[in-house]
Amino acid sequence: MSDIEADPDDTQSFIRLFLYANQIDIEGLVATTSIHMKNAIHPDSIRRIIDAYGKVQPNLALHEPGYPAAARLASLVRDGQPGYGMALVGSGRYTAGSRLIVEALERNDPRPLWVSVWGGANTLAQALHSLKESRSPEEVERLLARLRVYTISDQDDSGAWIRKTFPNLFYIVSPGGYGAGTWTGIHARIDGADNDVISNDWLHDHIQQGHGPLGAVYPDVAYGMEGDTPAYLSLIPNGLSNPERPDWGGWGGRYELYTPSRQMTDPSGFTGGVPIEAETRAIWTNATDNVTPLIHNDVGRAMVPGDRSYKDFRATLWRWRADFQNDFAARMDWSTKAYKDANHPPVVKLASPARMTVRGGQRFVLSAAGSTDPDGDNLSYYWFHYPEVGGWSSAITSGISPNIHTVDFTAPKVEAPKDAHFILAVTDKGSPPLTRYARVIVTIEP
Ligand SMILES: [Ca+2]
Ligand SMILES: [Ca+2]
Repeated sequence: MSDIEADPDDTQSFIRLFLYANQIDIEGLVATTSIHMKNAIHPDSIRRIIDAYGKVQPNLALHEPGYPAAARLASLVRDGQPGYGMALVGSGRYTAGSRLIVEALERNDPRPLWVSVWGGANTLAQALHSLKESRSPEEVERLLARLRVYTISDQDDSGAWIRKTFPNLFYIVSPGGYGAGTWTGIHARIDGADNDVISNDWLHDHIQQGHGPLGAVYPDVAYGMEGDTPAYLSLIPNGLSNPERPDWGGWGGRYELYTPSRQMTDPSGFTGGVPIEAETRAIWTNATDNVTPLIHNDVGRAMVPGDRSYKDFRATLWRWRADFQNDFAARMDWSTKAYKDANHPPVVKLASPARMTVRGGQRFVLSAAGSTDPDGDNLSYYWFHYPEVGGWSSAITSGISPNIHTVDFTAPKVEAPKDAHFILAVTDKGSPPLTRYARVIVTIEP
C-alpha cells in the first residue's frame, strides 16, 4: 500500500521491490492516501514503473529464475480508499484495494500474508472492517492469524483503530513522530553509518545512470531515500532475517514485542524517547543495538571491529546499509548486463549445525567451510555474536581471527539455559561486493 506521489521515495521503493519480485510473491499493489496526500491516489504511477520493469524483466531472468511478467504485476494494481483516514472506512465503503486484501486473506494459503504500508493504512482498515461485518469473530481471528503488518509510522488515523480493534494482530510500527521511526535508519545521515551509499552521487553511479530503463525512472532524493523500503526489507531471504521474528533483526531493522505490562529491555531506545500513546495492545516496535562498525586492519583488507560503538534504535537498520545497497546495485546491474558481467551473491553453506546445545565453559566450533560463489569469487567471512538477540546479552568473542570460515568460541557459564545467536556474514570480492548470512543459535546449558 503506497501513497505514491506524496514523495518521490515511494517510486524508489517500488523499483527496489520489483528487483526482488522473484523472491517476494507480490499479491497486490494498492494506491492509497496519507497525511501528506489526503485526497488523491495515483495507481497510474505504479503502472508506469511496471512498464519500465517490463523492459528489463527478460534480462533479470538471465540472472535468477522467477521474475513475474510485467502483465502479472500490472494485473495486481488497485485503487485504495480515495480519501483520508477513518472518515473513508465503514459499511459499504469497500474499494478494489480493500477487496484485494480480503481476497488474499480468504485464499487457502498457509503462508504469512504481509501488508507493507508506505502511507496511510485506511485501505487495510477497510478490509478488516469488511471482514468483521461479514464473518464471525472466530473466523476473523482465524483469517487474521496469518496477517503480518508493517507500517511506516502512522500516516493517518487508521493505525490506532486497527490496533485497538484487532489486538492480536501481528503489527510492526514505531509510533510517535518520524524521528522515532526505526525506518529512518535507512537514510538518515548518522555518525557511524555508511553515508556514502545513500548519497545522490552513489545513486547516480550505481542505480540511475547507465543502468537501463528501470534505473532511468529512479527519481532523485527529495526528503530522504526510500523511507518506505524498511516495510519489506527483512522479507528478502538473505539468511539473516526470520520475518516471523522481528526481534532477531534483519536488513529492515530489529523490533521487540511491547505489551503494556512489559518493560522494554532498554526503555531509552524505545521509540527514540517519544512516549507511546495509549497503546492498549502488543506491537512490535523499536529495539536498541550497540553496533561497532568494522574497519580495515593493518593486515591487508581484513575487517575487524573498530574502536567506536554506537547504541541506538536506528542502528538496528543502518548497520546493514552497505550490504543492502550493494545488493540493490547488483540487481540493477542484472537489469541490463549479461550473467558473466554482473555479480551474484555467495551461497553460504554451514559445515556445523544451525542449532546446537553446549555446556557453559565448553568450546564449540562454527564453520561455513564449503560456502561457494556462483561467479567463482573469493569469499571473506565474519562470524560474530549478536548479544541483543536471545537470552545471553554479554558479548561472546572468538579468540581467533574473525576473517576465516571456521572459528571457535567458548560458552560462558550460565545459571539457567540461555540462547546465544551467532551471525556469519559471507562477502564476495565481486563488484559490487555481495553479502549473504547464516544464523546459528547456540543453547548454553549450566
Ligand atoms: Ca510513502
Ligand atoms: Ca559473486
